[in-house]
Amino acid sequence: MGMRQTNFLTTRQLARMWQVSEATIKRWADAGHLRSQKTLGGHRRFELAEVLKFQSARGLEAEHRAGATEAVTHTRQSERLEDFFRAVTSLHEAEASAVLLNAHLDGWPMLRILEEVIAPALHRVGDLWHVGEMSVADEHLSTRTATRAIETLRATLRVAQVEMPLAICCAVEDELHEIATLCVQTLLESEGWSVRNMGANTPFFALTDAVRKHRPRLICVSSTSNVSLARYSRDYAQLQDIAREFDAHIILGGEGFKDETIRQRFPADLHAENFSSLKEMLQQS
Ligand code: B12
Repeated sequence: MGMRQTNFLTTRQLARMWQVSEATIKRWADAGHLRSQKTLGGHRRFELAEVLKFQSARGLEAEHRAGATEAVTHTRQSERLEDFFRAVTSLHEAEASAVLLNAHLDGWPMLRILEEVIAPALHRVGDLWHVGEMSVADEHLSTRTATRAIETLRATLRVAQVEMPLAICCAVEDELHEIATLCVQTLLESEGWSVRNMGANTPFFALTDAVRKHRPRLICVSSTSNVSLARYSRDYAQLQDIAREFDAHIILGGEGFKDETIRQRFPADLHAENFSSLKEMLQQS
């Protein structure tokens, strides 16, 4: 998009990722081995490029792995999925975050992290719950752990203050599944967008209000399990009107929008099958 985007990590994130103490990170920073900047509040921030340089110079990848917990020792694709799944289902938030951050620092595109690690791990959680091998309690806790890890990953995508195109995303009314929406937000942010995430259970009228107020270029809506979507098709027509007026594109995604009759009632610039189709569309326009 031609704009500068800088990724920063915090002391804590680095400590988790390399499996060392925060004091060690501070020591490296103070000794000038690892370049850092300080925020107005006096907190250290490490630029991604510096982190990568330091990591390979020190062989930290290999070094920490010998003594590290299993969850962060492997880097191959299927292993990342396994590691993330294991960390999430054993409720190890730091490890779940470390798996995602490591993938990111190894240069995996965000799309790949979302589609090959996060989504399949959560699908597996759903399958276990579905066949009664995971309790509702465990499923809730695992989901929270995954959400926190994705938020940690997102936090590394902090962006310099430049003009960025705006997107609004949400999940439809009565829809409590919001991780896909969070993933869409993360993907867009990694592509240089500024994103307002309205979260779960957002009625179309509220989304329409937000669009009128914030004038995004992109509107992304997710529906996973809502069975009564058709009820909202009139409200959706108003959203479409506003979108047309402001020249915003509407992208609909998720199982809830898969049905052909639903798609006819909810016309959109794109009915996305997955995050890849969103990315493809971004590249075309
Ligand atoms: C976590 C979870 C929950 C959590 C959600 C918490 C939260 N904060 O989000 C809670 C506990 C609330 C929950 C509740 C329910 N859940 Co639930 N849940 C899941 C689980 C395990 C993971 C969902 C998830 O985040 N997946 C990861 C995302 C990234 O993947 P995805 O949603 O498949 O999205 C992909 C595409 O669809 C697409 N996509 C989706 N949206 C969008 C949007 C855009 C813009 C784009 C571009 C792409 C896109 O891209 C993604 C990657 O390819 C799934 C299992 C599964 N298969 O997903 C079950 C699942 C979705 N749940 C299910 C069910 C049945 C329910 C309940 C009805 C259970 C109940 N009886 O109460 C309720 C419904 C609540 C409600 N009203 O919405 C079923 C749905 C079956 C169906 N098709 O109807 C599933 C599939 C489990 C199963 N195997 O049966 N659930």
